[in-house]
Order: sequence, then C-alpha cells, then structure tokens
Amino acid sequence: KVTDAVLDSEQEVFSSMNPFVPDAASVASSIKYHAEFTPLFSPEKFELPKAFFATAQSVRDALIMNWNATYEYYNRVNVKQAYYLSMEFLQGRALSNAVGNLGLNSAYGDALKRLGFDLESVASQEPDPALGNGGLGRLASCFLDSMATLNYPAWGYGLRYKYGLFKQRITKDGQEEAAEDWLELSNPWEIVRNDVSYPIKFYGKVVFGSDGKKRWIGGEDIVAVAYDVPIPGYKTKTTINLRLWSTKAPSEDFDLSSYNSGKHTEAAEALFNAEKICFVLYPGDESNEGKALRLKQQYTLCSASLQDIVARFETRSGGSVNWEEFPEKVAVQMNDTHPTLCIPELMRILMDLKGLSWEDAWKITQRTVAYTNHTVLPEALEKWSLELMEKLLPRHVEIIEKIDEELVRTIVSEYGTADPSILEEKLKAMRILENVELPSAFADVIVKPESKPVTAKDAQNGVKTEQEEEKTAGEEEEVIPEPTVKPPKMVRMANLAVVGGHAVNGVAEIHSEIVKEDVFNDFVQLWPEKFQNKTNGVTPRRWIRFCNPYLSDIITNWIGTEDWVLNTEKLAELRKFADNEDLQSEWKAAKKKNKLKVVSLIKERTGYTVSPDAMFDIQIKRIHEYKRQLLNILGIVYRYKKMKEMSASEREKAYVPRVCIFGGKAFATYVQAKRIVKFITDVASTINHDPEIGDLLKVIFVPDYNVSVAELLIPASELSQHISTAGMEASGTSNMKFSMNGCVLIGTLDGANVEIREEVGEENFFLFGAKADEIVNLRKERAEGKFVLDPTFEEVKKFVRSGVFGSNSYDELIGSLEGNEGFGRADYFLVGKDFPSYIECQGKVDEAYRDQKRWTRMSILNTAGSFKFSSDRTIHEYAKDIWNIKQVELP
Ligand code: 4GP
Repeated sequence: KVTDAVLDSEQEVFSSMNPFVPDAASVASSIKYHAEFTPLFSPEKFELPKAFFATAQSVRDALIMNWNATYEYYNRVNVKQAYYLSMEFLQGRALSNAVGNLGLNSAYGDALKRLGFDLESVASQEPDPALGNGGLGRLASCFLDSMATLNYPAWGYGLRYKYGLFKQRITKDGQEEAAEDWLELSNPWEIVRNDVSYPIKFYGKVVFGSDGKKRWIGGEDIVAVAYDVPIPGYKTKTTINLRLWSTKAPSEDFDLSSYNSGKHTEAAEALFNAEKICFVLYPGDESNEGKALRLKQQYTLCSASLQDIVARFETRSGGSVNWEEFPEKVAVQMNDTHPTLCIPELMRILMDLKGLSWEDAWKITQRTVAYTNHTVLPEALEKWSLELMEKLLPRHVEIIEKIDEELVRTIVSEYGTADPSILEEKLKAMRILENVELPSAFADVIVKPESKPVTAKDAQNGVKTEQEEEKTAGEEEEVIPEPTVKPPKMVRMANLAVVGGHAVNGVAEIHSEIVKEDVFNDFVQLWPEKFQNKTNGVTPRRWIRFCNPYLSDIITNWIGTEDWVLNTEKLAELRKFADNEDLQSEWKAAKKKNKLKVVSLIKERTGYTVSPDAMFDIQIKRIHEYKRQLLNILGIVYRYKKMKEMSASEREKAYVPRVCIFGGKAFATYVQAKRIVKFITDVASTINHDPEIGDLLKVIFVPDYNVSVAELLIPASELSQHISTAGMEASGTSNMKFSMNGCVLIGTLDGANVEIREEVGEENFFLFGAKADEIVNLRKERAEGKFVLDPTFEEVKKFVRSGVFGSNSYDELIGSLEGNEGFGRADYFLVGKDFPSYIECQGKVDEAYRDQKRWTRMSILNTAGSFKFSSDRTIHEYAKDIWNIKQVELP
C-alpha cells in the first residue's frame, strides 16, 4: 500500500520541478490575476468559462518557464533534435493533463475550491481541439507526451487549423457535419511568435540566377507564422514544443486603393487566399481547387518547418556551419506521406539557398528524413497530379524528376540484364513518376513491342509494319478509332518517401510484414536495411492515470508505488493478484463508478437511459467499411431477432444484458460510412423502444466522438471490438487503451491485436475470423460466388430487409454485402464470411461474462499484460533505431 512517505516524496519531486506555483494560495492568486489582467470576458462576472481560461493561463505561466529553460538548454548544449512532422495532432483537452504532469492537482484543486469552483468542472469547459482525424493524429499526440516525459529533445510540427475536423450531429437522417470553431474563445495554450515567420511560395517559375544557380521566382507569396504549444512531460521539467503554423498574406498584399475605390472583396483577396490554407484539416478534394489547397497545406507544413529547422541548425552552429553535420543534429520523421514534400524541399533549401551540390544535398537529406507508413489502403498512398504540382511547385518537380531519374538508373543497373519484362515491371512499380516517359537517357532500355522492326519472317506471316497499319486503318474509313485517354501523370508520394528516407517503418508487427511483403516489396529487395517495425503505443498518463483515477489508485495500492505510470512493466505485478478476492471487488467497484459516469453521458447526449449493470460493449473509431461497424451492428440485429423469437425467461437465460455503444465520425464525403451511421441509429431506435427487450439490449450511438468522450468511455468499457478485416488495420491504438483499462477485447488477428493477444494471453482475448493470409483467396472465391454463405447471414440480411427498422430497405448497405449490380465489389470486407464465427465468439463472451470471477480475472490480466503498449517504449525505439537521439535531462 502507498504510504504517506511515498506521496510526500512524489510531491517533493513535483515542487522541485516547479517552484513557480507551489501552493494553493499562490495558485489562487495567479488565477485571480489572470481573470483580471488577461481577460477574455467582461469584468463583472467570474463564471466557469472565465475560470477555465484564467486557470489555463496560470498553468501556462508555469509551462512557459519550463519551456524556456528547456529551449535554452538544448541551444546551449546543441543537442541532436528530432522533429515529428504531422498534418494531424489530436491533442485532446490540455488542462487536466498539464496539471497532472506538473503534479499540481492538489494545488489547483484547492485553489479553485477557494474561488468557488472544482477542478473537474473547470477542466470540462475546455474545447476539445480536433486537429486530427483519427489514429494517426492521436498517435502523434501520445508521442509528444512520451518525448517530453522521457526527456528526449524532440518537437512536433503541424498546422494550426482554424476549424477542427467537424462537429458531428446525429439527426433522423444520420450524420450531419458542422464547423467546429474551437478557437472561438481563443486558445489559452498557444503562444504566437510574431518574430518566427517564414515566406512560402506557390506557382511562379524557375530561372537561372547570375551565379548559375536555380532560382524560384514570381508566383504567390504567403507567410507562415509560428504558434507554440508547450508540451509538459510527466514528473520532469522538460517541456517540449508543438509548433503549429498559421498562414497569412504579407501585409503589403492588402490592396488599399482597391479597397478605397469600393472593391472590398478584391482588395482582401490575397488575405483570404493565404488564410484559407489553414481553415480546415483535409478540405474536400474532389475539385481541382480542393486538391490544390491540400497540396498547399502539405507544402506549407514542410517548407515552414524545414526553414525553421535549418535556421535553428545554423544558429546553434554559431559562426561555423558544417552542412555535413546536419543529420547529426537533426532527425525529421514524416508521419505518413503527407509531409513527403520535405524531401524535395530540403534538397531545394540545401542546393538553391545554401549552395550545396546535388550529391551532398542528397546524402544529407536521406540521412535526415524517415517515413512512417500508417495504412495499407491503396487510396491512402497519396498521389498528386504532376500537372498540378508542376504549376504549384515548379522547382520541386524538377528535383523530383531528378530523384526519379536516379532511381531509374539504380533499377536499370540492378535489373537491366534480367528479363526485360522484369525490368519493365520494376520500373512500373517503383518509379516516383507514374505514366511518365522514361528520362531520355534511358529511353531505349525497354524495347516496346510495337516499335519492334518487322522481320522477313513476320512479313511472311502477315505481320504489318506500323506504316502499313496506319495506311490500312486509313483505308477502312468506316472504323472510327476509339479516342485514347492517356492515363494521368502522377507523382507517387509513398515511393518518394521510401526512396528519399533512410528508414521506413510500419506500426505493428503484422503491418510491417505486409509493408515489406506487399506494399513496398520491390524496394525491400533493393534496400532491405531501410525497413523496420515500430509497434505503436499510447501514453499511460492520459490513458490510465488521468482518465481512470479510480483504477489508477487501485493499481498503485496493490503494486505499492506509482512508478508504473513511468515504468509500465510494473503493471505485470498485478498478475499475481488476478484471483485475489479483495482486488477483484475493488476492481469491479472502480469499473462500476466509471460506468455510472457513462450512464450520465449517454442520458445527456442521447436521451436514453441505460443500466450500469449491463455489460458495456464498445466500438469507437472512425466509421470505415474495413473497421466493420457493419459486422457489429448486424451481430446486434441477429441477437435481437433471436431474442424476439424467445419467451422472456428463455431470453434472460440465453443472453447477458448489454449496452452496445458506438462512436465515430464518418468522413463527410464517404457515403457508405454515413449509411452505416444511419443504419446503427435506426437499429438503436427500434431496439431501445422495444418494451419486450428492456435492459437486455440497448444500442447507443454517442454523437461527436472525440478524445474527451474516449476518456470517459474507455475506463467504463468491459468488452471492446477491434474487428477489422484481417490485414487492413495497420495497428489500432484504442485496442491498447482498452486493454490497459481492464477491458477484454474481441477481435480479428489484425494490427496490434496480434501482439496484445500474445501479451495478455490467448485465454483473455476473444478471437474470431479469417486470417490476413487467407483474405486474398477468400475475396477471389467470394467474387466468383464460390462459397456458400452461412444461413445465419442470409437470415440477418432478410430480417433487415423486412422493414423492422423502418421503411428504409438499406439496399445500398445490404447490396454491398451481396455484390448486387451497382453496389460495388461483393462484400470486399468479408462481413458475410466472418459473420458466423463472430456470432459464435459473441456467445463465448456472454458465457464468460456470466462468471464474474472469471471475467474480472480476464480484466485484471488485460491491464497487467498491456505494459508493452506504452508509447514510452515506442519512443525509446524510434530514438534508438531511427533518430539516433539521446535523453537529455535539464540541469
Ligand atoms: C491509422 C491506422 O488506421 C491505425 O490502424 C493506426 O493505429 C494509426 O494510424 C496509427 O498508426 N491511420 C490513419 C490514417 O489514421 O489516416 O492513415
């Protein structure tokens, strides 16, 4: 058990870290100071929103002091620093996290009490900034927490979007999106650095300067301005930086004379054009304007961040800049392909602005940059139209062409003597430029069959020369040749990332294998040493310690120290108490308290009343066909149908009461995902109003899923679903969070599920479904109509079509599972194939849950076995294997 001495020594560590706000009295006066002198509200009232801003500003003072000390120290010792570039950072609320990391919970709690508030209500005032879409963005934020906590010199770079992803409303028509104005009341955590800004250019042309060097001139110029968000580590003074760029026009671009002559809109056009770059994350890209905007966003992130990194390198080098040392001081991690323009941009800066040769610049770039792949979905391996890129970034296209040419040289020298069809295949798969003629130096490496000279023997066999063909075609006037559509010329960003970086990693073991064996196999054959695995992780601070204080206290008590928050391996010590009755009853009580919070959340957000005694069964993640929310809801529908066929007593015997909870956003233009949302809510409204069913089954769709909602749902969850088609979920990270919080998983052998199951033990994981290596064949067989679907699947589809859930026949949804004309590929995600094994597995879940001792043991063993999935472990691996950076403790 934790003694007072342990707690006192914890308090000492925190106080020594942070002398600025040591006790409740001074915290209270700092909050009052900010309420008065950094106001955003009128002076006469002091209510919750104002209390939140004043509290946040007071915490920020402490963060700024630590931030400054960290920055100053890194400058002084000129450390090697890593930079994590990401289009997404899904930070979640910051107040509780910062107060928790700084160890100021009781100081702030007491101070707010003196002022008539409580910390929890004050913290719940904070808007939840959704500067991310899903797993990739939340991972980036977990990484920042670990970098700071472990004292790694590392920063994040991203964009400061004016609006978050979107606010999701659920209406009778399904999902509706509204702008999420998270900055409406300003952001108390950011510090604008008006003196840290960089010019960013688009369009224009490339010319030779008088020194013979390339110059990119003309076009449209905007400015990127830095906004810093301090990121505190846990129990350390180290406070790193998330630098977000905002865009604006240079001040001279406001056309005052147009404005004065009444042309107000035209006068401000340049301003709007610059600012709109940072309006939203992932603007719709169906239109050409949308595509150009996305490319501008990506380039802004890369260019501003690299200019900043290069400037810092120069400053830290003092008077003597040695560019060869750049990779010894800088590591750049590209979070997915979105920041791939880093490669040509760093080349451009080094060659055109710093005067380096191509060879030197290339060596430096490759040694600096590395790439993480987060998905094997082909649509996510970004390609840009060459035509668009040539217009928007003409100098970068020249550089990319040259990188492509060098790559062609490598491929030809490797495979030039092999069978020509192999060479052709390699070039087709590996080149950065797609559907683009080979560079002139290699124009004849592939002998095209149509240009083969016609031999005498061919002539005898009636083969015509090209000229003869043309002539004959001309004679047969009635044959109108089909207009040939040339395939568009594209730039393949993933290929560029692989070629230009020194490391490529997947995010779970199985995913990294698929990356090697499938997605980038040709590159693996050339450069096997580049490819690595870095299994994802999540921060145990946000995802247990702060979101689940009840469970955290129990863990601390039983392990005898709070060290597990930093050294998660200690969680394994819980294993020996898994059957202990006292622990089991404390464990269950904590779960119940968390469930009660969710009962209130559900009531508040949906109006439904659910029983805290039912099993809480949760699937929260982006709505996507491959994640198979459809499998889950069809399983529920099947359960409902069976219940309806039974008498009340049979029903109660056969089924454990469940509350099935869904949450997640469907991308605004993803029609099928929105149909799934609508279907779930229709099913919910039928089942939840069926008096025969009562508490035995409830279906809830929690609207506007975000980090704060996850922080409430995960601690309350007993079963959670990670049921993607095997091979399609790169890793998943919520699976790790659930497992840490003592939730049992039902899932396929996909992503990090595989490793979680290994760690927590097979008997504590509900496994079902086809395996990744069976999927290709199964899809083929399915498409050819070769396998007969299980009758249960036919039964459930028929039930849906019968109109139980309203007049909608769900043709598009159910049709997609059948491959009916017009509804796309036949059940590409193999819902039908996995349905019977899913149903069977859910039966086993009910059986296990009935035995509460067994279930609680499984729950404890999940927490105990989850220690590998701390992002601290992941960050240590990146630091050692990819970035080559060292931990640096501040003096
Ligand atoms: C996600 C993957 O879908 C998820 O499996 C993984 O856990 C996460 O990245 C972090 O690595 N990918 C994305 C994306 O969010 O946009 O590609």
